[in-house]
Amino acid sequence: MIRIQEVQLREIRLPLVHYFETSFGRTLERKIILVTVRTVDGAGYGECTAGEEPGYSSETTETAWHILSDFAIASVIGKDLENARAVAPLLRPIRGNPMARAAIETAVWDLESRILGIPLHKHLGGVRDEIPCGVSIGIQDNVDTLLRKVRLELAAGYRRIKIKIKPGWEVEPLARIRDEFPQVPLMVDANSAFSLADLPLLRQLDRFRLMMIEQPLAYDDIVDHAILQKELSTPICLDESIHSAEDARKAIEMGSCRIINVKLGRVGGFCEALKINDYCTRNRVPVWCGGMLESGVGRAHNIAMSSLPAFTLPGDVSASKRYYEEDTVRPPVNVTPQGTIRLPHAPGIGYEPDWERIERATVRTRGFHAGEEA
Ligand code: OSB
Ligand code: MG
Repeated sequence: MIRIQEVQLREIRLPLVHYFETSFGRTLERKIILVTVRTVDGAGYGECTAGEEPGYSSETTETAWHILSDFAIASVIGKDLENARAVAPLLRPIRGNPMARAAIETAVWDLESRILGIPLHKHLGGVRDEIPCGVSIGIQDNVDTLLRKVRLELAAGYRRIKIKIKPGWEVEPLARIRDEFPQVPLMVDANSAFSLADLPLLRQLDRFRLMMIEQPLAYDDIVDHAILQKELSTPICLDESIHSAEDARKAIEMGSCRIINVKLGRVGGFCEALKINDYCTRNRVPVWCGGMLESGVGRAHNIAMSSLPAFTLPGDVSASKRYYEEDTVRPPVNVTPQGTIRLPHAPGIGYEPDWERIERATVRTRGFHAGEEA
């Protein structure tokens, strides 16, 4: 039984070592909400993956702070929870806002595995000792800069390269990468920058033998993606369009994609991620863990999820230092020269928040106590 006595929200600001550009915009500094849940037996930590602007999805750091403060925390604080699995059903009356819901849901999973004294990945049913890692490389000012980054990441050991694309930044960068690296596992992510009118251009991507093309069409679409998939030999992977195991089933049954990207924030937490894992394992759909430029706490949750059986492809889970000079956890997330991350052995997420670092980055906090909810 888990009874949450106290929840703390904290917003931190973390500058990125380099701006990250996608088809929907550029990020220089992250605004991240960290969640601490506390019972008499201990504490657990979660991270909200909402962005600074509503460019990836409708949520932002600000909307998530509102949903957490005014609705989500009140739904779980002071309640007698059978286990961490009981959190998601309590949050179900809140429509949408999955990143806000996931921030607290994932914190309770960390808490529960710490109380049990086992690593979170084991508690979830993970089957790996290490996970293969890929990198996501943002849109660059020119192709030479992109090629320099690709060389550095491959030299560091990463197992696959993903580049962000948008209209005007697709064929040329891919042709140059393929010239230099004919065999490297390579994929693209369009973040919804194209439409079916771009079919002639998207067909040209087939010649680069990509592992997949991620979310080429609208963020809320599975119909046009099914039409497109029939026209391409390259597998489509859906990211933005998938919010639940039901979405995954519909997209697979319609032929809208052949691969699924799972992000804890986008699907509302581990409970739904586990259902997607089960559906995809049963139906032999390859899955991988997406990233949202998380700091250490969120990164640690992603590492745990990546150990699940369906997660057979390298994810966008990479070293802390690719994004942050100083991460929010100790030790920072490190990648082996073989391009893998070893699953931690410590209880819970297996990484400890670096409170001194977090305190320096904090811009606001708010505490909630059982018995005081409205
Ligand atoms: O679509 O996968 C995406 C970053 C922000 C928003 C959306 C996406 C991304 C990434 C970064 O690709 C992945 C990472 O965290 O390394
Ligand atoms: Mg994506």
